[in-house]
Amino acid sequence: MTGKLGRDEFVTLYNDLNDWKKAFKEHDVDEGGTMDIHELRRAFKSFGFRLSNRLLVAIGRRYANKAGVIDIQDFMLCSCRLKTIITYYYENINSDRQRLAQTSGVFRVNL
Ligand SMILES: [Ca+2]
Repeated sequence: MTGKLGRDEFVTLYNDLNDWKKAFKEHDVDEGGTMDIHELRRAFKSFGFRLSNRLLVAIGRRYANKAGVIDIQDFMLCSCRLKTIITYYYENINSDRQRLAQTSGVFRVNL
């Protein structure tokens, strides 16, 4: 990692941001401009993030406002962090399968 964003990384980020924005709009069922935990679960699932109830509750506690809902800015930030964590995790699986086979398959996430 250089700390700089190359062209390919920029294109990936740009596409991800558009996908997440689209997912937010599609899964904001009541069109209130925010997501409750049920909408959040469906949105994350739509782009491949299958999260446990425990993790969803943790995300809700971290990102939701006092009304218990998440706005689009926090949704985008959370999605970016989740993608970074999940990508890092799967890169480590590919580089060190044997070590990960010895683990429980559970990893801690600090959002
Ligand atoms: Ca909503």
